[in-house]
Amino acid sequence: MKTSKSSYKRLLIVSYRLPFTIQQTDNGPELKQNSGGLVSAVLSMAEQMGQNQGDQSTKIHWVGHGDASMQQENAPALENETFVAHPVFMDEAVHKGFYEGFSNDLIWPLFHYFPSYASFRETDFDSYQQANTRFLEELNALIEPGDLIWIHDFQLMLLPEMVRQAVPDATIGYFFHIPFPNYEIVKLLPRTWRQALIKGLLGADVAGFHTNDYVQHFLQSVSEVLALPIIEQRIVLPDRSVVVKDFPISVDFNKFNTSGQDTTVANTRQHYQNLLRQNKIIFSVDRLDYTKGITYRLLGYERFLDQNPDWHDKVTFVITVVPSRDTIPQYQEIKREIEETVGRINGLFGTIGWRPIVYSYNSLSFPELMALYTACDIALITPLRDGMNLVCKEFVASRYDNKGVLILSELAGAAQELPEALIINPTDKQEVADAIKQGLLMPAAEQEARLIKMRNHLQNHNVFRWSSDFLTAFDNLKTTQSTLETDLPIQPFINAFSDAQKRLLLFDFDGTLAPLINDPAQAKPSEEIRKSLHTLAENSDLVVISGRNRAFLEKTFAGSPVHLVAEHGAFLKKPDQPWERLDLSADDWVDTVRSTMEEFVSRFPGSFIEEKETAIAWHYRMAEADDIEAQANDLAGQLRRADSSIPLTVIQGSKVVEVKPALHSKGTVALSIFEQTPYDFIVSIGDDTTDEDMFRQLPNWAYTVKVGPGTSFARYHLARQRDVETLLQRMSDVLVEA
Ligand code: GDG
Repeated sequence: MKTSKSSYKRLLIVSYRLPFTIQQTDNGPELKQNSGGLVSAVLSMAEQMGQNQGDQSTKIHWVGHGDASMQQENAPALENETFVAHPVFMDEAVHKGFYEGFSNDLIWPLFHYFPSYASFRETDFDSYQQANTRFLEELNALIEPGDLIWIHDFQLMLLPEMVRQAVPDATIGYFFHIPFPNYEIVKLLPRTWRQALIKGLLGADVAGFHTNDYVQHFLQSVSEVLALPIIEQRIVLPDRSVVVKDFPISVDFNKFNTSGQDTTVANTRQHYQNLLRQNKIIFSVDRLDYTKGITYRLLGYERFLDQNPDWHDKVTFVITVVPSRDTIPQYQEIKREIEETVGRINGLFGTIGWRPIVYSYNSLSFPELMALYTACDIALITPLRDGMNLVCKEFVASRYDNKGVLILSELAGAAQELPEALIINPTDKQEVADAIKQGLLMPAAEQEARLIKMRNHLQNHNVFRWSSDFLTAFDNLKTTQSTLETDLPIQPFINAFSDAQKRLLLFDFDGTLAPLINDPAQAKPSEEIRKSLHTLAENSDLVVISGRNRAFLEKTFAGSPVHLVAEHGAFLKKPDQPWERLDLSADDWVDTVRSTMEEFVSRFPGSFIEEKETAIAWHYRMAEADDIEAQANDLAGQLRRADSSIPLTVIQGSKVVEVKPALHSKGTVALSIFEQTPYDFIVSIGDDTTDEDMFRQLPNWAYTVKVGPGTSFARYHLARQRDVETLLQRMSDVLVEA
């Protein structure tokens, strides 16, 4: 069933690992995809996008690190009916620093709350940047209009922004498979690294995490590191926004639900049960990793055996550890620790006929894994930290018989979705021992009741739902971003500008020349805008016309031959001349307004008052109340109703309520400037309500341009602040060429 309105042409997936092997067949080498959950999810996503498998133009392209089997000689086999593999090759030393170093020896431990295992090496960060650039090069050569690019995981955090720079209009999704930790952890990264990583992720249109906790942590870091405004779960950038949302990954429920009855699985299950003499079976399987809590798990089992001698000889813990990263010393160390602990417990409790723990350091075939999922009485899944953990979901999905007990760590992302498991803290040996006992004694009816609830949940929230929800998030994004449209006829505009003899350019500052950010003091135009302004000001009368105070504008535009208008028309400064005060209104109204605003400051922490020479403003971008916009309306209403000696204007801008004398405005100053000189070209650009005064006062033939969505007196619109930069660049290029 198609649930999405998505109209993407092709799917380009990027992940560190390529899910393919090159297999030798009678027809020569062939590309085979593995049967993992991500591949299934991607296939179903392509189907939802309406793609026909086997259609050359809509094959799924997958970019990932290339191993030796994908070298040149096998290049013809890098494509099958459905997929095209694009291996990324890189210098071995760069790969080591990127993958073993920055990814596995820094981000992995740090983001799983093991800071003492983290190694901070500058050379690794360099390699990480270089490797992400290598991925970009490979990907960039592929991107076509209409593609949906989906980037995966912590090895590629810089890539979304790199793609955004290379192809500004690309549609980019990003999914983070490990926990996103709270800011206290992120803060351990050097400032430049954390800025680069967070900015890197913001290149995406949709950034997905497993749980809402990780979403909140990420937003907290965005706010701390980059001070960007966040509206609900949307990060507002100058020219677009990033949707941040939880998408809990899951498993192919039906595959696990039905495979338990396959003959091979049933035979293997029988075989294991016989080997273990029909003992109760506790089972776990994980990659070798310190995050998986394997040693604590063994100690919990030891406590259980110690306290429950009546269970000796009646239970066996089958623990499989899958080889992973074992060239890294920390992994060798935990392997040694696990094997020592297994040996010690077996030595302590075992008898000639009974091994309490059957340990293997190996991987299992799919039928073996299924046989153990369906043979066991307890699945003991106790990570110290896990982004999601698919093993526990696979166990639940496998239990078509509604039998068995899941013991699950509260520190796995999956714990939030599976509250009917016996939820434990993995470091609490007693809690683990008690849960094992409770699980072994749990009546069949209770096992069934718990499993039915969990299975219902996973049946509805399977891996196809995961990819489908992710895809749908782009539809929502399109709806909100498509309201922003540019209708300024660029070429006629540039021609008129170029042909003119006497030009007047009136530009607002915040939201027009500079992006809107949380801390107004930090707002500044980009280098490109600065350069363009300089060229334009040398050939035109260029006025920056702003609500900002004199000092700020003078500092921001120091050395630039522009005219400055401060405080909405209260002050004017021509190039190389002193400021003139245009507003001569009395200021006896300020005290009353200030005290009303002060009440709001004390009620809404994070908000503050800015006093200008002729105006006073309450800024609330950083205030935390849910109903802050309603509160701002309330304040504006109170201020409008208040008595005053002179007429006042109350301006509601972007996260600011400002009061100023009504006598002057951006409109009055614009009018007085243009009346002094016979201009034959005027353009005025602004994004805020105060710019409307300027649009209204200018003659009909002037180009008045509103930035961003919303109704306006302006004749034209530019979609985004970034478009101002492009427009000014084109205007200045014309002058340079002429
Ligand atoms: C990361 C995050 C997140 C394991 N051993 C064998 C085997 N497996 C399969 C399991 C399962 C997968 O590997 C392991 O997935 P997990 O989710 O449990 O853990 P990570 O590998 O650490 O994965 C994690 C995940 O990404 C997805 O976003 O859930 O939190 O750390 O599918 O079945 N499969 C077979 N033999 C084995 O020996 N056949």
